[in-house]
Amino acid sequence: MNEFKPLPYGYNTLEPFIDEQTMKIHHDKHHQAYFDKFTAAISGTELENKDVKEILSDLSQLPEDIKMAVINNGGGFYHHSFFWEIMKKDVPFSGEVAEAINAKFGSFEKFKEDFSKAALTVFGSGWAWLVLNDGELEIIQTKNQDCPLSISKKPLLAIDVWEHAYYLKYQNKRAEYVENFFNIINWEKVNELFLEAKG
Ligand code: MN3
Repeated sequence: MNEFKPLPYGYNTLEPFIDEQTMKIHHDKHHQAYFDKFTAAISGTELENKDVKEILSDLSQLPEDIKMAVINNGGGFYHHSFFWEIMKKDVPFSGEVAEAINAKFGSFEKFKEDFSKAALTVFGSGWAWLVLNDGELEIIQTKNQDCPLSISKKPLLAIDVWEHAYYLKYQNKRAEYVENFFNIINWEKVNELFLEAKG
């Protein structure tokens, strides 16, 4: 049921903002490893045929002996599948989600500032997110591969700020990576997720 899919575009499609080698290692090595470890952890348990999103949405059901493996590797598996989908070049900021962002944050520029700040201030490894929380847009950070679904928040947009996501091209310059990320947000997909999440 849970499936490790090929990257939905070429490894070099997001150049020059994210380089081919980073995409190749990120998808083929890191993402694959999360998937393999996640499926190994749930193999032979009653979770085996459950969707990863469903599993991450209720951590209380997890047996203690596989709990951390599922949080870390199930999270890593789901987050990267999500991350590939919300990136695409040349998609304008538009749709209902754009209106909602303008209404919530005041302007696109203010949203960009707040989201960037969240991405830059994750200490160590983690993610910054735009989520829908009880119908309200919210910017949050998560550590490691902790998932917004586990705290009942619906992911709309994410940036991976683990060093493996940018170090080959940007080295320690996370700010430059974050700035460039705004060139590759797939607002069509984010809008689709927004409409789905608000129901
Ligand atoms: Mn990553």
